[in-house]
Formats: sequence, structure tokens, C-alpha cells
Amino acid sequence: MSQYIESIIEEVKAKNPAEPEFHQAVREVGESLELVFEKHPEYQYAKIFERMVEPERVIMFRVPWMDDQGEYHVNRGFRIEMNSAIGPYKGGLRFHPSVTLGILKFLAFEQVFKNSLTTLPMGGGKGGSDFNPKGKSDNEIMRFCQSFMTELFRHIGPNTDVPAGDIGVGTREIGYLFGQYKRLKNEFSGVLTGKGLNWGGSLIRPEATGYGVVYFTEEMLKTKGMTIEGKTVAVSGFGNVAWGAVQKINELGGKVVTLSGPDGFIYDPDGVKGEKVDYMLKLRASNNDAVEDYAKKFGVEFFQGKKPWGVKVDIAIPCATENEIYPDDAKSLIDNGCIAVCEAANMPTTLEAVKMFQEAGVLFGPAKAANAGGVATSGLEMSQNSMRLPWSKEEVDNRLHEIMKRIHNTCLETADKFGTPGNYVNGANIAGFLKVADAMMDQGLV
Ligand code: NDP
Ligand code: 2IT
Repeated sequence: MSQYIESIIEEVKAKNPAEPEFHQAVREVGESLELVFEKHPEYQYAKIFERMVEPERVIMFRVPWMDDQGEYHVNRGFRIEMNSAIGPYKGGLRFHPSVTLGILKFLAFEQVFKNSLTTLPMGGGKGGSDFNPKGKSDNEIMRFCQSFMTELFRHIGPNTDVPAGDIGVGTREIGYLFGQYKRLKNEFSGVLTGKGLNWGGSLIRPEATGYGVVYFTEEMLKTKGMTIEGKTVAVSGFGNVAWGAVQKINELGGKVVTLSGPDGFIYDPDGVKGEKVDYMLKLRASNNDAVEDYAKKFGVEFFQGKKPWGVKVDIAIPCATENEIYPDDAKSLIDNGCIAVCEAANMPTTLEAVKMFQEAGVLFGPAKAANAGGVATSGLEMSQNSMRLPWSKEEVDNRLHEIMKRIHNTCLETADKFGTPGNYVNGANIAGFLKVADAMMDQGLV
């Protein structure tokens, strides 16, 4: 690690103590960017990376709400407006008790590079709340969303900042948020993505992140003359992203043998298919935080408190949350002959585990490239909203597929150009950086 990058990381740590996930994300990108600064000192001179690690704006606010029993509650709401060099801020909202400023800063930082890779004009942002949807009634979720938007509405807009879903925020929550925005602004616009189909949403958006990650995996496998057909896959999580990934893996002839939740994982040797895929939606909508019910319903094994990475599979697709693959997990996957790991969640693999996969020759697709299909399809939703014309399923899916192929090729070409062939992490970080950095240079002191 060069002195220059190390000093930036030290400063980030000093200014943002107690934000380890943000430090981790900056370090991962910083390591790749060394290769850029060697060739292009002009970025270093203009302090582009120092600017990128400082959000353009951070909004933090109180979210008071009342439960069904009439008891008062207060949560904290956030929106990190990280970078708008190439378009309006764009990124999801996360409702989960683990949400902190640091978690959202890491996610907003990653989003800047990811959105750049999509080739669409979107800057980077992220937001959310430490609100816990577990066990909440529909009315409680609605009141919370309305209160959240009552503050957020003044900071966002279709040309300013366009939030979407993430953990704990799906079509239902986007609906309540959109309804409140519309009342407050007296305006029907594309201010949020992930909307319902009857009120401005795009076909394929719910499936897009999962589909995209499988398209990306397929492209990685192709470089080794392989396909997904006949491969066994370990998936973690059971939410929106996992659901989309499972569908596309089945369609391409692969077999998903695991799902996981905060309670443990299920092992289904016959594969998660047919009605079991539909059941995932019920599990997610139950707000119950547990995957064990799947094992009970379909008579398969459940491993309490364990992660799925010890199961012998060809491919691993983490779809739950950050830092779920540690060096021990990486070792199990490598020892069991895993050929590809593709990140659907954001930063699910620790830095050491990423290095282990790369050194072992496992194909490794980093999140900011591999899971960009979700936000890319959000970008397509924005285009449809601007035109006031919806596209067909085929049209959106074809565009998504093309975008994922292009991102894959851009990563490979960039990795090659900077002397690290096959290193998708460097390719994604560098290609994502260059577009935003050049825009910032063009725009002066921004
Ligand atoms: P969902 O809320 O639909 O599902 C999240 C899944 O992860 C659930 O199974 C959830 O269980 C589990 N999970 C969440 N937090 C934890 C935790 N701390 N420990 C263990 N399990 C946890 O969210 P999504 O499917 O939308 O998101 C999954 C991942 O994909 C996240 O990393 C997200 O940032 C990323 N992503 C999402 C995109 C999108 O468009 N939705 C786009 C790109 C990436 P439970 O809810 O029961 O805790
Ligand atoms: O992490 C992500 O890319 C998302 N949660 C999707 C963001 C979006 O704006 O669609």
C-alpha cells in the first residue's frame, strides 16, 4: 500500500471513528486505485480521491412514530448524498436495526462506483433508518414510512436524489413513502424507484439485482468455457435479491441448495425450485426474520446459527448482508472446490477472504459490478418515467442483460489495461472511479 493511500485511509479513520465498514470499503477501493495514481498523477494532484471519501452532504433526522398500542417511538433517519458528478444521487434506503451512519456511508461510497459502472447517468447516495421492521404490523410500517418521508421529502427530487429499496424496504414501503411524498409536494414524479407497476414502476425491477448477478456469474464462467447448467449453488439470505437470483439460476439449469437467515441456513439437496421459490416471498413478507420455517414446511435440514459456506458447491452467491464470508468460510469453499463467488449483497466478503479467493484462482465477482443490475434497472425505471412510457418485460430484461455483459467486459478490459488480468476487483474499482473522477475534473472544484 502506498504512503499516499495509507495517509488517506488514516485520515478517513481519524475523521470518522467507529465506522469500520466505511474504512473497509475505502481501503478496498484505495488498494486498486494505486495502479491509477502511478499512471495519472493529475488525479492525486487534484485530490480527487480525498474529495470522494467526503460525502457532498449528510442528512440526519428524527423519525417519531406511534405503534398500534399508542406507544411513542423515535428512530433515526439518514440520507448520505455522496457524489453527484455524473447524475442525481441514486441509491437505496435500508431499514434494519444494524443501520448506523458508518454502514450507510460505506454503502453510499460503494454506490458511487457501482452507478458509474452501469453506464447510466446516476450519482451515488444511500439512506435508511435503524427502525426494525421485525414483528411490525402493516399500519406501523406505513406510519413509520410516512414520518420518515415527512422530513426526507425536502431533500430529494427526480433531478436531485432518487432513493429506492434495500434491506427491509421493498415495494410496500416504497408505496407508503411515495404516497407521502406526493401529498407533501403535490407532484407525481419519478422521485423513487422500485415503484408498483400501476404507479410508475418498471417490470423486472424486483428481480433485477438477482438476475443481474446471475448474468454476471454466467459471463465469468464463460471466460473459462463453463456455464451455470448443472452447477450447484449456495445462496445466502432469503430476501428480494436471493429470490431473483434463485429464479434465474433455475432458469439456466443450475441448482440452489441453500438459503439462510439470521437464524441459520437450510440445506435442500433437491433444489429450491417451483413452489419453494414462491414460498420465499411469503417468508420475506412475514417480517419474521427466520428461514427455519422453510425447513419445517418442505422437510429439509436446518442448521441453527450456521452459515451455508461449509456445503460443497460449485458456486457461492451471498445475498444477505455485509461481511458474511470470513477467511474460515473462504477456506471451506476453496477446499470444497468452489469455482466462482459472485457478490449479490454489498461487501459480503471480508478483505482477507477476497484475497484468498483470488490467490486460489476462484472467479470472484465484486458487488459493485456484480449486483449493479438492481440500480441499473432503477435507472431504466427513471428513463421510462421521464418518457412517460413503460417498456415490456423483454425490453427491460434485454437491456439489463446487455448492461451486465458490458460491466463484465469493462471490468476485464480495465483489469488488463492496468496490469492485473482477471482481477475483477481492480477492474470494477478503477473503471468506476475513472468516469466519476473525469467528470469531477471537468466540473472544477466540486
Ligand atoms: P431484503 O430485506 O429483501 O433481504 C435481506 C436478507 O438478508 C434477508 O434474508 C435478511 O434477513 C438478511 N439479513 C439482513 N440483515 C442481516 C443481518 N445483519 N444478519 C443476517 N442476515 C441479515 O433485502 P435485499 O434482498 O434487497 O438485500 C440483500 C442484500 O443485497 C443487501 O446487502 C443489499 O444491500 C444488497 N442489494 C440490494 C439491492 C436491491 O435492489 N434490493 C441491489 C443491490 C444490492 P432479515 O430481514 O430477516 O434480517
Ligand atoms: O445497493 C443497491 O444498489 C440498491 N439497493 C439499489 C439502489 C437503487 O437505487 O436501485
